[in-house]
Amino acid sequence: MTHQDFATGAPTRCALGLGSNLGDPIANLHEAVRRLEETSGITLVGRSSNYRTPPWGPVPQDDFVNICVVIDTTMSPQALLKRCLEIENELGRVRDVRWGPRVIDVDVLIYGMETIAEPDLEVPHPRMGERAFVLIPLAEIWPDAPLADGRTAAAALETCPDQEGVVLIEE
Ligand code: X6L
Ligand code: MG
Ligand code: MG
Repeated sequence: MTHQDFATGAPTRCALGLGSNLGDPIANLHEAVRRLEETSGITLVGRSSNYRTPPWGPVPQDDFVNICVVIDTTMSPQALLKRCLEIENELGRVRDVRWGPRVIDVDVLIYGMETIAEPDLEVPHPRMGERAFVLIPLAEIWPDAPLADGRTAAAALETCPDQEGVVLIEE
């Protein structure tokens, strides 16, 4: 996968991580996925189950519901990021407390085999290999997803801490 693919129109396989812990998280995730699917230049390839996950990071807050989706896209990495942030805004995300509660979060985790290190976009996401709330839903739908350290999502999950906190939400 090279930088030319999005210019030539060949789609790139990507993984996005989504999370919500305000309002009706499952409804928020459903609406975000619907908007991704309706985006010109994005084809939804897979969607994980919903998982209830304990909050990670320095801010005490309610549990999250997290999912991952796999898409094929003809958008550039920056255009994809912009669309993800636009969907966050459309669903009413307010950025007040850093790492605090959010209506919806849509992160670009993987963009083909590309490594991107820009101030607003680091891909593959540098910390996803240690986060069970990312790896468990991702490995469900794309076990061979390529992480930054060369491991796959499924391999990283073998050493990932705190997996017992991540609970599948039955339909
Ligand atoms: C020290 C400093 C240790 C910062 C950890 C960890 C910061 C995770 C941010 C950290 C630190 C994050 C979600 C979440 C957040 C989510 C669940 C983040 C961003 N987002 N917890 N916490 N799901 N379960 O989507 O990941 S804030
Ligand atoms: Mg996030
Ligand atoms: Mg984010």
